Amino acid sequence: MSSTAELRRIGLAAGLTAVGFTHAEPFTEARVTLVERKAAGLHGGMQFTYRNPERSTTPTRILESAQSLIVGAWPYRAPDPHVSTDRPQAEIAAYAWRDHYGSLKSALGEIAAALQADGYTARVVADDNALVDRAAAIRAGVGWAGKNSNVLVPGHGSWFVLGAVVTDAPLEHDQPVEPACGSCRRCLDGCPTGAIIAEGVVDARRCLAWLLQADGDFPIEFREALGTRIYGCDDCQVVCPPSRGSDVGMIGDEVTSLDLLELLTMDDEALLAAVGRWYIPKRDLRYVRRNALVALGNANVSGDNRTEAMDVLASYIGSDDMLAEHARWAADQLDASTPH
Ligand code: B12
Ligand code: SF4
Ligand code: SF4
Repeated sequence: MSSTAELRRIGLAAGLTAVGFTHAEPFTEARVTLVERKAAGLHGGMQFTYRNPERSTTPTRILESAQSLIVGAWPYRAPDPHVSTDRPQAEIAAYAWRDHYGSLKSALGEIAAALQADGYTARVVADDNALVDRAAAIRAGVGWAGKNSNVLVPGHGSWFVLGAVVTDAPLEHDQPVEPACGSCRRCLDGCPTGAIIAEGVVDARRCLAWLLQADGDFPIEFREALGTRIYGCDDCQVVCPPSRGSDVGMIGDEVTSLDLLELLTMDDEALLAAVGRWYIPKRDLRYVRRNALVALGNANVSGDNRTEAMDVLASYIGSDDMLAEHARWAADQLDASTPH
C-alpha cells in the first residue's frame, strides 16, 4: 500500500535529496505570474511554460484524474573554482555537466512504479512545459522560493533539478517551508547583468542563461558580461550563502568545460555529440558556435593559443553573416586585450 512515508523512502533511496507531497489543484498564482511577466515582456520571447500558462499550471491536463503531486529534488554538484589549463575553456553551468534530468526522471520513475504496482496511474514530468516545476516544489514543501527565483532546499540550497510524479492516488500533503532568505540580497547584487530586477523576478532579456538559449544575435551590451560561458549561468547560486558547501551532488562522468578552440573547429557531427543534449534554439548549431565566439573574445588567450584563436576567428569571417559578425567582435576584443 503506497503511503507517503514509503514513497518518500523510495525517492530518497533512489538518490533524491528531498521529496514532498501536494494536491493537484491548479497553480493559480504561478499562472497569474506567467501572464503578468509575459505581458511586461520579462519572458524575452521564451516559450516553455509561457506558451500556454493555463496548461502548465493545471496538473489535470497531464492526468485527468490527478489527485496528488509528488515532487522530487535531484542534487547536482556545485561548480568548483575552475581548473586552470593553458587552453581557453568554455564554461558550462553545473546543471548541464551531465544528464541530471535523466537521473531525476529515473528516481521519480521508481516512485511512479510503486504507485502503479498498487493500481494507481502515475506519470513523471520534469523540465518539460507541462508543469511549473518550481511552484510545485514550493507548494509540496521541498524548498522555498529564493530571491534569485530558484527553489532552495532547507539545509542544502538550490543546486537541484526538480520534477514530479502526477498521480490519481489520494495522498497526505506536506506544508510549505518558511522562506529563509532573510535580509540577504547577494543574488540581486551579484548578477552580472542586473537581471534579477526585484525579489524573485528575473528579466529574461538580461539573463545570460536565457540569452545563451535565445536565437538571433547575442546582444552586444551583454557580450562582455558573458565571460567565457557558453551554456547556462551559475552566478546567482554561487553567491548564495545557503547554497554554499552543498555536497550532496555525486561526482561522476561530468563534462565541466570544453576546449573553446576545439569546439569552434568541430564539424556538426562532433559538435552534436558534445552538446546535443542541450537546449539549442531551433536545434541550429550556429547558436552554439555564436556563443563560443563571444566566449573566445572574452577569454584570456596568449602565446600559441593566440595565433590559433586568430586563425579560427578568420575562418568564421566570410562565413555565415551572424557568425562572421560575432567573430569580428571577438577578434576586436582579443586585439584590444593584447599588450602593445
Ligand atoms: C523558463 C525557465 C528558465 C528561464 C527563466 C527563469 C526565470 N527565473 O523566470 C531561464 C532560461 C532564464 C532559466 C534559467 C535557469 N534555470 Co530554468 N527553467 C525554466 C522553466 C522551463 C520554466 C520556469 C518558469 O515557468 N518561469 C516563470 C516564473 C513565473 O516561474 P519561476 O521562475 O518558477 O518563478 C518562481 C519564483 O519567481 C518565485 N517567485 C515569484 N514571485 C516571487 C516573489 C518573491 C518575493 C520571491 C522571493 C519569489 C517569487 O515563485 C515562482 C514559482 O511560482 C523551468 C522548468 C519548468 N517546466 O518549470 C526551468 C527551471 C525553473 N530552471 C531551473 C534551473 C536549474 C535554471 C538555472 C539555474 C540554469 C542555469 N544554471 O543556467 C537558471 C537560473 C536562473 C534564475 N535565476 O532563474 C530549474 C530550477 C531549479 C531550482 N532549484 O529552482 C527548473 C525547475 C528546471 C528543472 N526542472 O529543474 N530557466
Ligand atoms: S542566471 Fe546569471 S544572468 Fe541570470 S539571473 Fe542568475 S546570475 Fe543573473
Ligand atoms: S543569495 Fe541570499 S537572497 Fe539570494 S536566494 Fe540566496 S539567500 Fe536568498
